[in-house]
Amino acid sequence: MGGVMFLVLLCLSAGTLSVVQGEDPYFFFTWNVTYGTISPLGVPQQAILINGEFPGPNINSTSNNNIVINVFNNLDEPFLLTWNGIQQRKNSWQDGVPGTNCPILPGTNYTYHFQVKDQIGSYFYYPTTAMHRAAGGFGGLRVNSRLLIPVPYADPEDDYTVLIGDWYTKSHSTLRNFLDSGRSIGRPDGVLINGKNAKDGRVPHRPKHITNHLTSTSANVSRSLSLPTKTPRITTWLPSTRFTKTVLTGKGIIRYTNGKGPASPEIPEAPVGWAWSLNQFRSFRWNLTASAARPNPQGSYHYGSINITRTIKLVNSASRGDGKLRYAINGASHVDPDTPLKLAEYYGVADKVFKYDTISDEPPATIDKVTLAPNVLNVTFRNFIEIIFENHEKSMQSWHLDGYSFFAVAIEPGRWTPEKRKNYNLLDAVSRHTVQVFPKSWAAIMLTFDNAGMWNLRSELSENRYLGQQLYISVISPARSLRDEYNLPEDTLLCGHC
Ligand SMILES: *[C@@H]1O[C@H](CO)[C@@H](O)[C@H](O)[C@H]1NC(C)=O
Ligand SMILES: *[C@@H]1O[C@H](CO)[C@@H](O)[C@H](O)[C@H]1NC(C)=O
Ligand SMILES: *[C@@H]1O[C@H](CO)[C@@H](O)[C@H](O)[C@H]1NC(C)=O
Ligand SMILES: *[C@@H]1O[C@H](CO)[C@@H](O)[C@H](O)[C@H]1NC(C)=O
Ligand SMILES: *[C@@H]1O[C@H](CO)[C@@H](O)[C@H](O)[C@H]1NC(C)=O
Ligand SMILES: *[C@@H]1O[C@H](CO)[C@@H](O)[C@H](O)[C@H]1NC(C)=O
Ligand SMILES: CC(=O)N[C@H]1CO[C@H](CO)[C@@H](O)[C@@H]1O
Repeated sequence: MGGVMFLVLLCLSAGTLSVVQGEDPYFFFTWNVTYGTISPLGVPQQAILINGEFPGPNINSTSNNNIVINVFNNLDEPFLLTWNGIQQRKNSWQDGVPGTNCPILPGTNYTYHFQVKDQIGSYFYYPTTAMHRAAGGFGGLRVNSRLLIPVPYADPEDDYTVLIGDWYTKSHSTLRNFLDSGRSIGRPDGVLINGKNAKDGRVPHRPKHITNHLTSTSANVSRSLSLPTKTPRITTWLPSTRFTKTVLTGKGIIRYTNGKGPASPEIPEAPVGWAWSLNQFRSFRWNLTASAARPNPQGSYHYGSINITRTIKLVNSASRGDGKLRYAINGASHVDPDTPLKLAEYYGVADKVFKYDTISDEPPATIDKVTLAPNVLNVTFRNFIEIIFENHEKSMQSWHLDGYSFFAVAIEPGRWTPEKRKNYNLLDAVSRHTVQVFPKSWAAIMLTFDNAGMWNLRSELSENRYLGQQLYISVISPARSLRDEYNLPEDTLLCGHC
């Protein structure tokens, strides 16, 4: 594949890489971001390629690896990448969202430096500028366990990353123009699996790591598994984007080398409603007796006995003030200022750029008016906080938090009340970075805000996010010590007031 990749074992004595730990291996990549023409749904269209590839190169890393990626932006628009799900401990400088980083201007480059920690799993990177994500620029990012650390499952025979996402045949600039003029981007035109049309695409491998890069919808990935026996081993596997008015279905076929005969053309019946989803959520539990690297450094075993210091309830809404579509959280629709929030804080010019806590922890009783402004919450370092996401709408919602892994302790229909805490899973909830909220339902998450930085909390639906359904959480360590947060990297790009 095209990525320039070296594995170098070295100890850096000084220099711009001092941000990362010298004793751990380094992986260097050079990425050339360009436009190119692809036709995944049979219609030629402009896409964003990385080193000529769509999807972009896969990063295969191991806990504690240092990743250094020099990104050359050869598009005609500013560009940024985020590393979705990578915790960036003490290092929101590298998070690659408009609230932390100045965009990489056309014809220039910027080098991301970060270290992946004990968060074994599959993640993906994607562009956070404009609607670039709808045109590509995304790819898989895997973090493997160190060999020394046992994992509670047998070694897979093989291991592949499968990227599933919806796809539009319109260019990102057309989609962006729709949103800028207050229209919706409408429904996607198809489902892609590893960049191929899932209508006839083939995934010739057993997927262990499944990651979605959905722009607008949510996916139900179902697998019809035929268990390995001495006779045919064929697995069909299909994602369908659910909770959209029209259900889009894609199908991938995984062929085992010793499989016989064709896969069944039948697609299993989709379940009615989403009660099964809630049951499935409840069934995802941490195996407390298994040994493994823990993705969540914060008291993995004890979160249920920590006292909650603050409850933040967030309600999502859509509105059409002046006929123009906007999405909001507690009545505020975020806009990115020209100066990244993190840099504004660092350079002491926050008051020129944004106000803290424009929304309160309790949403207004009725959200009739939407305020457009940067939306930044001030959270006290190391507080243990409960966040309730309440979705009053008829559509599916999905929330992602950068910088952290949180405990998703409940997802239930209806409205949240403090009494619902009795039903929380305070024992073995799985720690994760994204939580779904079903229509007319709520979800509760808990976490300790012990990672200093400026962190984006966003709707994973691109349209909602682009039109304001996101906010930032400022977590400042009062000690301002290197123990809690790395220094501003020397090569940080500056813009706006900084
Ligand atoms: C990036 O790709 C473009 C188009 O193929 C090419 O013109 C340019 O030289 C490449 N830049 C780098 C740094 O490789
Ligand atoms: C990824 O890295 C792991 C650990 O080094 C290795 O075992 C595995 O084969 C690699 N996978 C791919 C697809 O390169
Ligand atoms: C841009 O790329 C050059 C050449 O690889 C490199 O020396 C320089 O450090 C990069 N600049 C930034 C800001 O990453
Ligand atoms: C939990 O992990 C232990 C040790 O690997 C294993 O023996 C046990 O079967 C697992 N329990 C469940 C419910 O998977
Ligand atoms: C939590 O709060 C309860 C009641 O206020 C108190 O008794 C208990 O000591 C607190 N626990 C911790 C760990 O602070
Ligand atoms: C943010 O919260 C901290 C801790 O409560 C407080 O000391 C600080 O003044 C707050 N900052 C702003 C700008 O509100
Ligand atoms: C993860 C998963 O498989 N969820 C559901 C998706 O839909 C199928 C039917 O199409 C159900 O059988 C699955 O339980």
